[in-house]
Formats: sequence, structure tokens, C-alpha cells
Amino acid sequence: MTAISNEKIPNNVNLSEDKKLQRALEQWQPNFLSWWNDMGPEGFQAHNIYLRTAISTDVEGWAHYDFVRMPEYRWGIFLADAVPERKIGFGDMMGQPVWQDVPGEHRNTLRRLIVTQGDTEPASVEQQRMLGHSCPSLYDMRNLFQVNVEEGRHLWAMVYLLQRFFGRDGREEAEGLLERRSGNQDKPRILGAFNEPISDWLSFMMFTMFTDRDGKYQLLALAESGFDPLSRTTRFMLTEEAHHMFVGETGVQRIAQRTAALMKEAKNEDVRTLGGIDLTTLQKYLNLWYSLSLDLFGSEISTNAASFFASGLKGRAKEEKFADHVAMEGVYSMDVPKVGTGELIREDVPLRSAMNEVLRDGYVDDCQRGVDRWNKVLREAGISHELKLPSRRFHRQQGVFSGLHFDPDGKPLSKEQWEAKKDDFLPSASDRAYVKSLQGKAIVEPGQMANWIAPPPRGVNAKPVEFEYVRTEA
Ligand code: BYC
Ligand code: FE
Ligand code: FE
Repeated sequence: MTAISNEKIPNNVNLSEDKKLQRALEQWQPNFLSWWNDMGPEGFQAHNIYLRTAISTDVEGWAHYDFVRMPEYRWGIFLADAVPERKIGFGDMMGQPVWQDVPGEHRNTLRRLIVTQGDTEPASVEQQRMLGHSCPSLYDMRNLFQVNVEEGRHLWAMVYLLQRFFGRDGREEAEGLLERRSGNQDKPRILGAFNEPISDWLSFMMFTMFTDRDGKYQLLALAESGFDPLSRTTRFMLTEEAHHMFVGETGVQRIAQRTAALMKEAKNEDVRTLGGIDLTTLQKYLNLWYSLSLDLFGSEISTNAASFFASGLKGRAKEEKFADHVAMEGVYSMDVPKVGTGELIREDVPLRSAMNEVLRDGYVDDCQRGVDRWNKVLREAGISHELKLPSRRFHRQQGVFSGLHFDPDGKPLSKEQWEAKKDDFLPSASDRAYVKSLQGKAIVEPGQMANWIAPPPRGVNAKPVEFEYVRTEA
């Protein structure tokens, strides 16, 4: 069992024995808190929230529940236990001992990877900061804040690595992570999806379903890293990540369940007349967040990905599942657009250059399993209509399909056809206005649910659904 110390910065990395690092992190801490106060959940910083906090990193200890005010949440530095004698599991250095320090030749690349990962965490908090004011229930509000404080902790996880292993550059990057802002023209967050607005709860649930799931796959790939501190920190992050995807998957599932019930009541199944979210609108939000999240894997053919893999910095999710860990031979056959014409042709891409696509494959399958569970709910309610993941080519802004147009089935469209049809595929201004209109005011009566979503089957940590998860007083 790895106990977490009860210091100013809770940790299981013996922080008090490294005074220089401790000082650096204690200098960064007030800047983090000031960022949290400015950019964290708006209007609820003084409320008491029933939150899960880590008190140790083993199975029993990391899920301790209590009421806390968010600014007093115990953000800290938690690494999963070291694996004794761990060896690099893939790439050119396969079989050599893992690094406990940063190899000089990989310093810049590793820093970029860590900064890119770290940047997404505060970005998501910024994107979600107004949602408390329109929550469908106290249960949902509490889940939102749980996700937010944990994304804050994921930022700490990356900042620890930067401050501990990257000297002055690392300290500057740690400041930069608090300076960029989601959606800001002059200092945007690094990756596309993290600059998109999340201004309603349907977007939030699709985001935690699809975008947090990119987080899962990227963290799985980084957990394979030959840089052992990165591996250990991402392994612990993955335990927290599971809850984020739970919030997304079950959130959309509850909407689907409610929509199905309203379809039975409404004339011509028109659930909007009863204040529900119709399946067409659900599908459009799915199309949007899934395609934005596919972009987060980078290009299908990537020399960056090849060199991350070759140098042992970033592997594939669950690398041990694969037979060949060197990947010098073999190809990945994919359909890519022919330059100039956009016509699709089959191409054999050297495996290492296709690592982003390999990671995306696992992600797509995982998303499909979630969508299948949504469809099961619809089916059991007697609805034959199904939700569907669009083609990987649809609405892409990164990689070989960017700049081209495809419909959700992957059929090429001209620019004119796309413009004429895009409101059928993606949320239109009026869809967004409708979804927002359903969420005018927060539902804060314990146990009450907004009309457009079904209650969850159970509450948090064996508490009832009608438990008062968010309180104005202690
Ligand atoms: N938007 O070879 P390419 C999470 C850039 S989510 C903007 O195609 P590469 C979370 C790329 O940076 C997980 N730019 O891709 C979820 C490169 O720029 P440079 C986050 C993009 O490098 C919810 C250029 O395009 N973790 O944790 O193989 C809530 C060409 O690059 C995008 C990570 O991302 C984009 N979508 O792979 C909270 C892991 N895609 O070098 C948290 C760390 C690509 O030309 N990052 N570009 O300036 C990585 O492993 C890689 O950076 C990427 C890109 C997979 C993102
Ligand atoms: Fe995260
Ligand atoms: Fe997350």
C-alpha cells in the first residue's frame, strides 16, 4: 500500500526529501489556485460537494468520499507503484531497462508530449465552467465537479513531471499551462477539441463519452512509455479516467431512455413537443464530438508517431497484446485520398508510421461498445431507430481527410453538397438553441431530474439518488 502523505501538497513521491522540487511546486500551487478560482466552476466554489479524493493509491484508498469545497480539494502527486525490473516494451530500445530520468536525446520530444497531455486537462475545466448553472440534477452537478477536480489533478500530474525532470524549461511550461485559455484567439489551448465550447449538458455528456475516451487511449499509450515516471503517473490517472467516461456513457444512456419514453407519449413521436431531446439531435451531437475526438489521434500517417514509437516514448494501448513489439516490418493498409482528386486509394503504410491509426482502431471499437449499449436501451424500449458512429472520414480537421468532405457514411461530397447538407449532420444553430432552451435553470431540488433525462439507477457511493450531493452549507 502506498500511503499519501498529509503535507501541503499531498504526494507519494517523497516530496519533502526534494526541497528544490517542493519549493518549485509550492510556488506553482498559488498560481494553480488562482487559475482554478478564475477558470474553474463558476458560482460553486464555496459550496460543499460530495467528492471522492485519493488518500492512498491502492484499491481501497483512492476512493474516499467526503464533503469538500472545491478550492480545498486535495490536489496532489500520485504515482502508481513501480514495477520492479521494468523493461522498455517496444521500439528500438526494446528490452533495455526503463529510464528513471529523461534521456538527453529525447528531452524535447518528451516535453512536448507531456505539455500536450497536460494542456488538455485545464482546457476541459475551462470549457465546462458554466455548466453548474444549468445542471439537470444535483447528482449530475456533483459528477461534473468530480470530473473537474480530477482534471485539475491530472494537470498536477503533468506539472510534477515538468518541474521534476525538465528544469527551467519545465517551470516555464508549467506556467504556460495556466496561461493558455480554451477558445481564446490569442492564446488557445493546443489541440482542436479543447477549444470548442461546451455550453450545454448534452455536449458535456458527449464530450465525456468521446473526448475523455481519447484521454483513456492516449494515457494507455503513454503508460507503456520507457520513461518510467510518465508510465507510473498515467497509470494512476487511468483509474480516475474511468469515472469520466462513466459520466458520459450513462448520461447519454439516460437521455436515450427518456427520449424513448417520450416518443411513446408524443404525437408522431415528436418529443420536442414534450420537451425531450429527439434522436436526430442526439445523433448530430454524437457526430460532432466523435469526429472532433478522432482528430485528437493526429494524422493517419505520422512521422511523429513513428519516432515516438521507435524511441520508446509512446507505445500502443496494451502493448503486450501485440505479437511484434518492434514493428519494423509489416504495413497497415488504409484507404487514403489521392492527392488532388480526393479519390480513395488503398495504400500500404509502414506500420510505425501508422501508429496513430492503430491507437484510433482501439478507440473506435471502444466507442462502438458504448453506442451498442445505448441502442440496447432504445431497443428494449421498443424503438427500432439506432444511433451510429459516423465514418472516420466524416468532418475531419486533422490527417489525410482534412479539407475534404464526406457524409456520415463516408461518401465523398463536393464542397457545395457539404454546405447544403451540413446542418443535417451536425448540430445547427437552431438545434443548439433548442438544447439550450431545455436547460435554462439548474434543477437543485435533491432527487429531482430535468424532463429530458431519466434518473440514474443508483446514486454515488451507495447513497440514494435523492441525496443532497451539493450543499450551500457544511
Ligand atoms: N488539434 O503527426 P501528427 C485528455 C498537430 S485527451 C490540433 O498528425 P502526432 C483529456 C500535432 O501536434 C488526451 N493540432 O500528430 C480528455 C503536430 O503539430 P506539430 C490528450 C493537432 O504528433 C478530456 C501536427 O498536428 N493527450 O487527456 O503524431 C478531458 C502534425 O501531427 C491535432 C495527448 O494528446 C489536433 N487534434 O500526434 C481532459 C497525448 N492533432 O508537431 C483531458 C500527447 C495533431 O507539427 N500527445 N495536431 O507542431 C500526442 O501524443 C500527440 O501530440 C498527438 C498528435 C496524438 C496529439
Ligand atoms: Fe484528464
Ligand atoms: Fe478525463
